[in-house]
Amino acid sequence: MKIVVVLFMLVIVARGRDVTYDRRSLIINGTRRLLFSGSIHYPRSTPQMWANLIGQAKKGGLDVIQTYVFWNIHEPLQGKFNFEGRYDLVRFIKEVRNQGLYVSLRIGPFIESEWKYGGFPFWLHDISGIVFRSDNEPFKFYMQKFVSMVVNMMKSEGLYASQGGPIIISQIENEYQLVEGGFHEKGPPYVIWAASMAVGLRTGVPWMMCKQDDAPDPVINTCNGMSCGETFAGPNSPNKPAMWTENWTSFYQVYGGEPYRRSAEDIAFHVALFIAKGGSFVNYYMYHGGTNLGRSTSSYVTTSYYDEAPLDEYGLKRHPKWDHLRDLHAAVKQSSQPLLWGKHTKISLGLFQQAYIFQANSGSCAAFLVNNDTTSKVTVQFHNVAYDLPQKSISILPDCKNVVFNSATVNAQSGVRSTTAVTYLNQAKNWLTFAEKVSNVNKASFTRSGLLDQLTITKDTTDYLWYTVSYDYTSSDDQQLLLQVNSQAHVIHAFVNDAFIGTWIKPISLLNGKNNISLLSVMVGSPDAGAYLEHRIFGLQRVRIQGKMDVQDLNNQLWGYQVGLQGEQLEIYTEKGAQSVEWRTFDKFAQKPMVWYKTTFDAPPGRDTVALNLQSMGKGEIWINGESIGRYWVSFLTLQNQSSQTLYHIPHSFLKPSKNLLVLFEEMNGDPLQITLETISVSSVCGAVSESNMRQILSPIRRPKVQLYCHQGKRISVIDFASYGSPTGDCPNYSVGSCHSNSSKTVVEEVCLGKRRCSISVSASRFGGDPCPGTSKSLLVAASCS
Ligand SMILES: *[C@@H]1O[C@H](CO)[C@@H](O)[C@H](O)[C@H]1NC(C)=O
Ligand SMILES: *[C@@H]1O[C@H](CO)[C@@H](O)[C@H](O)[C@H]1NC(C)=O
Ligand SMILES: *[C@@H]1O[C@H](CO)[C@@H](O)[C@H](O)[C@H]1NC(C)=O
Ligand SMILES: *[C@@H]1O[C@H](CO)[C@@H](O)[C@H](O)[C@H]1NC(C)=O
Ligand SMILES: *[C@@H]1O[C@H](CO)[C@@H](O)[C@H](O)[C@H]1NC(C)=O
Ligand SMILES: *[C@@H]1O[C@H](CO)[C@@H](O)[C@H](O)[C@H]1NC(C)=O
Ligand SMILES: CC(=O)N[C@H]1CO[C@H](CO)[C@@H](O)[C@@H]1O
Repeated sequence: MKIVVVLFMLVIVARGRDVTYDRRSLIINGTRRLLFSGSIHYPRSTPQMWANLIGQAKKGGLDVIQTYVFWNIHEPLQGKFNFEGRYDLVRFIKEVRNQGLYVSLRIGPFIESEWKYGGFPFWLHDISGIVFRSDNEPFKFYMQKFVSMVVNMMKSEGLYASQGGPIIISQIENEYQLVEGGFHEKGPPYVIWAASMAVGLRTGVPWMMCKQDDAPDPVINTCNGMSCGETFAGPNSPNKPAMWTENWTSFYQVYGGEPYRRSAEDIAFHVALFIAKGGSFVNYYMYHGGTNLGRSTSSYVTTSYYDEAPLDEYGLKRHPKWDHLRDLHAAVKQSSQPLLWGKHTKISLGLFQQAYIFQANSGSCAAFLVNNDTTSKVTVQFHNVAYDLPQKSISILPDCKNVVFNSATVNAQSGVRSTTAVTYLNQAKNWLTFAEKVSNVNKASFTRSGLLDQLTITKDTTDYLWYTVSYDYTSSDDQQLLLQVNSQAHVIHAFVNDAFIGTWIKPISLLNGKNNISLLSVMVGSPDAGAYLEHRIFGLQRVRIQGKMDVQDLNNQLWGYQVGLQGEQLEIYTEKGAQSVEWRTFDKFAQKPMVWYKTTFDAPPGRDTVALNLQSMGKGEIWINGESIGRYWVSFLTLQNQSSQTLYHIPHSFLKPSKNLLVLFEEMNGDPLQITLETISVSSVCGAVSESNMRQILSPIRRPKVQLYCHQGKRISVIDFASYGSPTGDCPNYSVGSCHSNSSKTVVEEVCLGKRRCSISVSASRFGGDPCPGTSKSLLVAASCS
């Protein structure tokens, strides 16, 4: 009896700090909360960058940082763990806590995330009888083991909110519904098992399953996408809140693909709509994408990840996206009281216009006026007041009277990111080269009859696998031969008798007698999605030699295998490893594929972001002082006639002041002499406010004002343009219109020059009188920061 009483008391104590939820929102410390969250993945930046990224997220109005947990970096070999450096999950979470934000921890452990093998360590592939993500005992055993380990690690550091820490919610599985059908009767029981396994770990905070309409109670089903305000059917039980776990701010990019630019206005519209419809948690995927350092991506995904997010690849604010969303968050937060406790109603204001109203008993009231007409602006009547609503926009009225924000009216500053070449690595005498040796069947590490699956052999420890064979050829005439390769790899480089033949299918000529055929099968990342990932096959599928008369199938020959490049095995990209091979001087006229290049460079002074411009290169991997800054594939530019990534980020912490070792492996024919070291910064900033745009924003707290600020300790050094009147153009290319106040530049210079930030109110008196009475005017300013 006594024991029961004690347990009962313990439960009460624990409950007081537990995070719970109701229909309206998550409940933290006993109170409902409206939460803005942003994804920042710890391995996609460096620990030295984390504090700044999290700080910028906080200034941008976020309450929560969301991250996945990346199983394969933490347990690369079974039972061998790594939580150091960029993989220091606990340090990352503590950094978030130190800045007073919460954490949403998506443990998965399947994460997809354009991350190699979807986050699964490759050794899982070799567990006998395993079927990933299904009602399969071996898989469930290892999944439970890893998830429990992560949960216990968080508990032992006191990181759950129930313990006073920052983690307010965790995720189990990830977008499972997309593949569930593929597992037939093994799918649904797995969902139930995963939910109950997770809940059984007693974290004191809720669990969620994104894109899983039937998430079992008490796990919350959440929405992922670009427009959850329109697409989400809602929580699957009356007691769960509406949460949006992935509102895509952009989209990941593949080599040769165009960056997906999603406008600040479009994101703001959909977030405001989701809140208007009763949502209380929105996560931006990504808020900061970062860099896919090393060999970490899924197939074909570029090294740069979500550069178009509110914080760009390097952690610089992307204007006006970052600023406009900050203004949105502030407007929504101003409406918190009625949003969380008010009665929710919707009224029609016109054919494509609605008002979502939140009226609390206390008398507080907030409204969202929606204009879903994509072609024209309208004036609507709401509570007997006329409101201008620009096309496809939502106005937020935290008091049901004054508009403090309109999703389509960007008052925030815009800016232009620019790059400056600071070092030209164009001196041949400063480069050394080492030619990768072409493998052949006699030098192979092992031989087998037939073609084997690439990942089964490499264990995904390298992107490179040599398939080699000796082919006995007798010819009567000099007929044209064609080497035909069917492959599930991403690229094949073919060699005959050590000579490079080409990439993919090529005509070849053979000697009479034995010939060495060597095929380097190359992956660019590994798969990260789909059912039965463990059954996916890569590498060579079929090799044939086609002559005029016949086709010789080489599949059943004795094949030699060599895992990885010689340079990789010797780690010649490190100071120490570089000494184990004989480097040669650079000879511009003896250029060929499959060459390692080495040089050193001094770091540019200052705090600006540093990147390598690899415009002249083909495809390969780059290391700075032994750290891989990623795979590159610039030559997609020429293959596909489309833009491919050319700038490769070097995190500051990888650099020393001088003599930085740069090593790169080039698979194609790139020219390293044209590589430049560049700095990247937001060098010009612009402000544009028009009186007519401001008319629907009535609140006194939002007087028309142009506000400008520089990044990274820079100051406004030049006012490149200023016009109060009817100027036109896009930042920073503005021009004066027919109406112009000739004091514009002087006024702005007086206020802004030499300052880190400045603001100029937009009124005729400020500019010495009205240059064109009766017309609506704008103030446009472009300034340089240095
Ligand atoms: C809950 O409130 C207490 C006391 O104000 C505070 O110390 C704690 O950090 C809060 N917990 C969370 C998860 O916000
Ligand atoms: C806006 O209109 C589009 C096209 O008719 C429709 O698909 C969408 O659901 C509408 N959104 C709202 C918020 O009414
Ligand atoms: C094939 O490779 C072997 C071993 O490296 C070498 O002895 C032989 O000369 C090569 N054959 C040709 C035709 O190059
Ligand atoms: C490739 O680029 C050229 C020049 O810009 C253009 O004329 C051509 O249409 C492009 N081809 C494709 C397939 O996009
Ligand atoms: C501004 O104009 C310059 C010169 O015409 C051009 O190179 C640059 O791309 C323009 N910038 C933008 C953002 O349009
Ligand atoms: C600006 O315009 C006013 C009126 O046209 C004129 O008196 C004044 O001299 C001008 N100032 C400058 C700096 O051009
Ligand atoms: C789930 C979801 O909302 N997906 C949408 C993501 O955004 C793209 C582009 O706007 C839509 O095509 C998808 O339907």
